[in-house]
Amino acid sequence: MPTFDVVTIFPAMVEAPLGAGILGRAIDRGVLDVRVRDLRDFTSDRHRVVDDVPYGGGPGMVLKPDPIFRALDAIEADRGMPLTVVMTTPQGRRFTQSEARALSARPHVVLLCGRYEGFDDRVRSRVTDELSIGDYVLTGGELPALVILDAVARLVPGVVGDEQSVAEDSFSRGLLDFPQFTRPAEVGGDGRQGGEILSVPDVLVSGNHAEIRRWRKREALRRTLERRPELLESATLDSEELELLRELREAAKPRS
Ligand code: JD8
Repeated sequence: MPTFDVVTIFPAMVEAPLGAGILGRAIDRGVLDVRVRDLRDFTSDRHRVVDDVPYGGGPGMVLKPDPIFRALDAIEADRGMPLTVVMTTPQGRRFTQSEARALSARPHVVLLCGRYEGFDDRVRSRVTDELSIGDYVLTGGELPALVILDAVARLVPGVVGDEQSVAEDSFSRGLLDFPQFTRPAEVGGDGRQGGEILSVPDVLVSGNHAEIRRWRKREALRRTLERRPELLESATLDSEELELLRELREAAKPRS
C-alpha cells in the first residue's frame, strides 16, 4: 500500500482538492498518507528561485534540477523506502487503469509536478515513470498528479468504504457502467420537461434481483458496444455476458 508525496510550486492547488471527498475523508481517517511539498522549500538561495532560462535560448523558463534532487533526497530520508518517482509530462506513457493498478502496488509514490516549459532533462535520471493523462495541453503537472493520485489512492484498501464497488468498477471489468436511477420513479409531465414524462425502467422497480442483474449486464454491454466497442476486445466476460453480447449484435445487424 503506497504512501504519497506531491512536489509542486503550487501546494495550495494540490491541497485544496485533497481536503474534500473520498480522498479527504481517507486522509482524515488516517488510511491514506499524502504529503504535499513546496519545491521552494528545497531551494538554497535567498529568493527561493526554482526556474531559470533555457540553455540554447527560446521562450519560457525551465525548472532547475537542484531543488528537485534535494526534495527527492529529503523524501527518501523521511520515508526510508525505495521511491517510485512519477513525472507527469505530455511526453509520458498514457496513464490508464492498469498503470493505476501497478502504482497502487508500490510502497511509496512521489509525484513531480512541472510548470513552465517543464523540468531540466537531467531530472529524468531520478524518475522511474514518465506519465501523461491524455493528449491535450495543460499549463502544468498539478492536475495530472491529482488525477493519478485519485485513481491510485482509491485502489488502496480502506480508502473507498465499499471494496465491492472498487472490484466491480467499470474499468476493472473492462466495460462501461450501466445507467443509474434514483427516486422519484417519474419526473416531468408538468411542463418542466416539455410535457414529457421520464420513467425509471420497470425492471429496476420490480425488486426481481436476478432480472435486475441481467438488465444491468445488458445495458453495460449495450453502452460499451455503442460507445467504446474496442473495449470489448480485452474485456473479461462471463458466459451470460457473452450470450447477451451475441443477442445485442444480432439485434443491431442491418436487415434487408
Ligand atoms: C506537466 C509544464 C506545460 C505546456 C511545455 C511542458 C500531463 N496530459 C498532459 N498535458 N499537459 C501535461 C503537462 C503540461 C505541463 C507540465 C504536464 C509541466 N507543462 C507544457 C506547453 C509547453 N509544457 C500533461 N501529464
